[in-house]
Amino acid sequence: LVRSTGSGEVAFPPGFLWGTATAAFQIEGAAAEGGRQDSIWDAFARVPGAVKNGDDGSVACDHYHRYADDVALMADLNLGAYRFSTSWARVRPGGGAPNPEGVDFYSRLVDELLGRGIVPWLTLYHWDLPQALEEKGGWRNRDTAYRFVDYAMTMHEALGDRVRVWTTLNEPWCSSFLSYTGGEHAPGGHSRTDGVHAGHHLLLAHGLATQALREADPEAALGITLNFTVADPVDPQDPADVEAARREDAIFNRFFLDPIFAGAYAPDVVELLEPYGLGDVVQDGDLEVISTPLDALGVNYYNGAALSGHPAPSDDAATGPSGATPPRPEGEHWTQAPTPVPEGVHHRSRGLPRTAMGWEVQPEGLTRLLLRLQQDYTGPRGVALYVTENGAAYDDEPDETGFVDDQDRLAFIDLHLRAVKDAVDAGADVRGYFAWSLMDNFEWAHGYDKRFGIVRVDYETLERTVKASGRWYGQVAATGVVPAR
Ligand code: PNW
Repeated sequence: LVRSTGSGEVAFPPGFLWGTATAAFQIEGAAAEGGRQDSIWDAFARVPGAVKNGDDGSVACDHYHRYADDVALMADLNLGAYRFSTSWARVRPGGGAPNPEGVDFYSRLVDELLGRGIVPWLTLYHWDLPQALEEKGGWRNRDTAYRFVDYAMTMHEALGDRVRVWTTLNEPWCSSFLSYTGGEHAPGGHSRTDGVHAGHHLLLAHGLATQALREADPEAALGITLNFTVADPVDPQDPADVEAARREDAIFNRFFLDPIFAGAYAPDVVELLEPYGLGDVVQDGDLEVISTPLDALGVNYYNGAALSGHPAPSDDAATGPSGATPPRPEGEHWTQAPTPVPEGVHHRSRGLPRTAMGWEVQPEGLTRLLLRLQQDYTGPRGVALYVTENGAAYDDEPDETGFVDDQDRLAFIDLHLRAVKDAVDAGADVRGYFAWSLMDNFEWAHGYDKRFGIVRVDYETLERTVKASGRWYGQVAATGVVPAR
């Protein structure tokens, strides 16, 4: 079923959407300008040791001031769509009333995109919760879901005439389990219960906002972006490894997929999470709200995982999904640091090549993932698939002009595009691909140390230089064809 990716020319269907993706906090800077107030990432970046080198988002890529140039750059690269996020902390600072200056920034950005024939692909939440709402419990607090709807409707009132595709959340797994349990992301919590509660409240926020947007704008395309892993047992004959893979899949993938597409948490997920209070936060009617029909599912894919039920003596077991080792928690029921949830799951190396993040390169996992989603979730409901993030960090070495000949990143994207095409050929309704990322940016807990851009950013001068991967991707976007290797 899954073809091994070849090396010949590969043509995508006409109308396939080619884009790049970014997120507000990672590129905008201007953190205290235009009425913006702190988000949880501004506060987290001040915690000693939370972000590599003490980096923060105060300047980032200065996109807030350079957005017109950045849009011109996208046009030069022939890009048809731009996936960006709006900052809740800019639009409703402190979680309070709308801030016209903040809204206006996004209005100007959208006009600039439309003027260049680029489809604005807007994500409402890419992790920058107003710090003031975190102080009221953040995503642990059910009320935050209702505040999210207020914010979503502020954006829709301002931009609904021009933005036709709306994504509620980016990667709620990260904003729940990685943020409230794993401690690696803001606000840096270490409680399994908090992670589970945050996860449910994020799903509720998604459902409530989808309902409200649908009612206000029946013609808009609505979706959510999830991050997935492809969880394989190290030894498919070993029941403990099979069980570990099931658990990983349950928390990473099905915790979100089943409520959204099937209107229920799967029984095995309920069993895994019952000790952490899932039942305490699910109220009557929540699952109906969460399963409000969608038009699109955004798929973020970076890597798969080989899982074992047996602890390894090596340090593999002490490496989380991001490849980083989060600070050890002091509270709650931790067995072995640090894979937040689930317990009894150990990551093993497969000896595949790795990116600078330490993530294994496994393109065929993307083919399998897209086919599974099509078959089990989106296909039967007529929901379109879009790859909303895929890309790689490598240790770039610019020449004296700032040019980076990043053949490694180019090859990574090439292989994954071939994997997408294999899925399309096998029947997956994939309609677009967004490379992560348009440009180097603030890579969360890794600060500016990890570079994902197809455009280099010189953080001294803030100058942008298209990398070899960017030139190549621009050609793919122009022609719809991945050239022979
Ligand atoms: C995604 N993990 O983040 C985000 O959507 C982007 O903002 C980010 O820059 C990109 O992927 C690259 O990291 C993730 O630990 C961060 O498993 C961490 C993990 C997964 C996704």
